[in-house]
Amino acid sequence: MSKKKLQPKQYLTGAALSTPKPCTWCPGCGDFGIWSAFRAACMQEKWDNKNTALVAGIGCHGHIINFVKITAFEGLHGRALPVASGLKMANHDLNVFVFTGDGDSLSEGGNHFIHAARRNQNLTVILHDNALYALTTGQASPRTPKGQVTKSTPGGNIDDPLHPLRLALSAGATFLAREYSGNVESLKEIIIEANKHEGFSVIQVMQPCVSFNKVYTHRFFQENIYKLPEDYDPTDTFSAYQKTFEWDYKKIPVGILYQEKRKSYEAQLPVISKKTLVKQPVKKKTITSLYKKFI
Ligand SMILES: Cc1ncc(C[n+]2csc(CCOP(=O)(O)OP(=O)(O)O)c2C)c(N)n1
Ligand code: SF4
Repeated sequence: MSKKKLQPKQYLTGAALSTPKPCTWCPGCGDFGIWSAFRAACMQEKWDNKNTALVAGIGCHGHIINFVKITAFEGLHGRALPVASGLKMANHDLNVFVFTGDGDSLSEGGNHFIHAARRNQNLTVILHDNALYALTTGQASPRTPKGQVTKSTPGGNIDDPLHPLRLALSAGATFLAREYSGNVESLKEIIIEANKHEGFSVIQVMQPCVSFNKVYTHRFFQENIYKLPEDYDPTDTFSAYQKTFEWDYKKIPVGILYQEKRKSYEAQLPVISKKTLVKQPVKKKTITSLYKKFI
């Protein structure tokens, strides 16, 4: 029997985005909400293999690329952003999404996070924030609250947590948003807006780890988040900065906190101004004479 060719409409259905891999996240994990929101965004915006690439770090969050049928690369722990930067520079026509954990992006990958923000690289970062290292079974991360008992902090965490949106804002990111993984519809809209934005976009998704984090639970977020009011002005840097402090008082604003128009890194690279790098001919150069100088 000949295989039926998929019609364009069918191609963009949920089934076309599915992979044969069953989801391995724990039942109730916040990663399911991020997965649903991202798939819904893909279907709505027609993101597929032809126009989109995914990069993930190492952690439970990184498994998401196994469950979405779009070409992806899983970087080393902490190194999702350098891979994504290279990918975007090679083919800036692609939508490039980076799925990273709070450990992945703020601990081992903290330097990459700061500099990608500073350069305003045109990437959409979906930061799965479960406030600990989940894949390695629950050690403290830079997002773990002070005093929290974890496997690596049995006497209570003595470090203060980092606030990724505050860090990204000070470093130069131009789109900052926050959402709870349970608000799937709203998260989908934010992902779409973040991708439309030209520049470094960070979405901090509060993603409860039901197995290891007994503090930041679904209930905690449902009770403590609030939607930014209609009259909130995301172009006001100081308001955005102030909003990042509210978490400390268990008042957690969700929505788009900040958006600024500024040229992205890729838009300023003369070598890719006319054509993507992948569409440019490869000029072969011999380095024998140069090499001989050194031997
Ligand atoms: C270079 C390197 N360092 C450490 C590890 C061990 N490791 C694997 S996952 C992980 C933490 C993952 O935490 P996070 O990035 O927050 O993702 P989550 O599992 O919570 O989604 C660590 C430390 C590793 N795989 N590679
Ligand atoms: S360990 Fe935590 S983050 Fe990992 S799949 Fe389970 S609930 Fe999700």
